[in-house]
Order: sequence, then C-alpha cells, then structure tokens
Amino acid sequence: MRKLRLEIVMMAVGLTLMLAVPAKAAIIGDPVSYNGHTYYLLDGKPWVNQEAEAVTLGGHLVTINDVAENTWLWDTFGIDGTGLFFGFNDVAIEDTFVWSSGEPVTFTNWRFGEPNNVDGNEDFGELGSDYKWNDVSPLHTWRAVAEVVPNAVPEPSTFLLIGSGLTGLVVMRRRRKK
Ligand SMILES: [Ca+2]
Ligand SMILES: [Ca+2]
Ligand SMILES: [Ca+2]
Repeated sequence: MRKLRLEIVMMAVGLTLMLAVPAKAAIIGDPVSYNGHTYYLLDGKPWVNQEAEAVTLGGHLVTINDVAENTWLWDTFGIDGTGLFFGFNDVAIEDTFVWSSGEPVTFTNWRFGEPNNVDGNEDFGELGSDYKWNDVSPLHTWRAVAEVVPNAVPEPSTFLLIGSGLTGLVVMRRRRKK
C-alpha cells in the first residue's frame, strides 16, 4: 500500500515536469527540410526573442552558409514588404558580425551601403526580397527562420527526459523488490 502511494507521487512529479515544458515557439506552418536541416518559420517578434525561441527548438536563427541557402531561404519563407530575420548579428562587438549558431562566416550578401548601423543601433541581419542583407534595430518585429541541425541536443525535451526518467526509476525499483 505504501509502495503504491509512493509510485503515484513519483508519477505525479513526472507528469508535473512534463507539463512544465516551455510553451512552444510561435511556429507558422510545417517545418521544412533543406540539406538535412530542419527550418521553422517564426511569427513576428524582435530579433532577441526570435533567437531565444530558436534555441528552445534545439537550434538557432538560420545561418546562411552560401548563396544557394540564401536564395532558398527567401523563396521559401520571404514575404514582399517585410524583412526576414536570420542569425547574423554584431551585438557583442560593433561591426563584427557573427552567426548566433557559432558557425564560421563563409558568406555575406550585404546590400550596397550596408551594414550602416543607423543611429548606432542596428545589430541584426534581415533578408529582403532582393535577396540582400541589411542591419536593423532591436525595434523591428520581423518573422524569422530557425535552423535545427539533427543530432544537436533538443533542449525542450530535457524536461520530458527527466519526467520519463523518474517514472522509469519508480517502475524499476518496484520490479526489483518483487
Ligand atoms: Ca545553414
Ligand atoms: Ca551594429
Ligand atoms: Ca542598415
């Protein structure tokens, strides 16, 4: 009787942890595959929020590695009249643009005269309908694309693993005592 009660408590703990999984990012439509990576279109928010959401999906805002990915990105997710956020930024060191994924910089495609850091406050890359890049301010709330590389540890499932692990532990202990 006592053991049964313990099991119920532990399962409740597991369930609570499962329910504590952070709210899903505001994903628009279905994920899209390209070169073995998974891409998610995210609803309009400031760049910093977009990168945080990409991390909860187990990735980062998209790293544009070459001209083919650049073209594919706009053709797949772009909407005329608005920009599309990607992972290039110079938040840490002004005028030193890096990828939020940490990947090396192998390709850039700035529009003529960009990046121009208007008002000293433009640190985030947007892609436009001309397939070119521009740096924009933190006030922009563009849609963004997250890129998830398979085999990277998906962070949202950590809570699920803890939850199912606890439940499994209880079942194992119960079996051993039999
Ligand atoms: Ca990429
Ligand atoms: Ca800047
Ligand atoms: Ca600019």
